[in-house]
Amino acid sequence: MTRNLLAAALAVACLAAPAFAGDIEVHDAYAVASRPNAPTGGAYMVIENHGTDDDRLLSASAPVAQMVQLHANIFDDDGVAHMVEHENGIELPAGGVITLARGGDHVMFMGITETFVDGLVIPLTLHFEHAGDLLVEVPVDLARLADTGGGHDMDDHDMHGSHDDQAHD
Ligand SMILES: [Cu+2]
Repeated sequence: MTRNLLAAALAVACLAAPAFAGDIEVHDAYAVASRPNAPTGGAYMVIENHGTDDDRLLSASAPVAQMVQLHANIFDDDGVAHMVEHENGIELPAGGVITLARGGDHVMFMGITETFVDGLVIPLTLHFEHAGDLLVEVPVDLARLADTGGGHDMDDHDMHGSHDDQAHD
């Protein structure tokens, strides 16, 4: 317990600093789950390419879930949101920005193996086509569940169809 607290304190001290890999900068990263024991969750951040070469975010990985994917939210003809995987990653042109935000593109954790509570810092590795790997310390910040007015987008994150799971939030 003491070691965990120390690790958390050290991690928090580092959070203000953006993460860099070459010309790629990541800032404002945070993660949420709809509740502490939810099977799925999301991570959100701003990824900037300050360089003169196009790049691509290919995938992401983290030791806190069985699977990590890059997802988009698309809307069908009835205006219902569905999540689909960015199977070829997300383009990051020279001078461009990827904004991972609630209700839009996001990093998705499926089969969460560590409880998402405030204070947990997720070591998320972003894999870029050219810049290589970038480790981002992503703090769980459950207060930001309220950011988009309700957080209903997280209900769609239950990929296993166990909707009873979400009914008592
Ligand atoms: Cu998703």
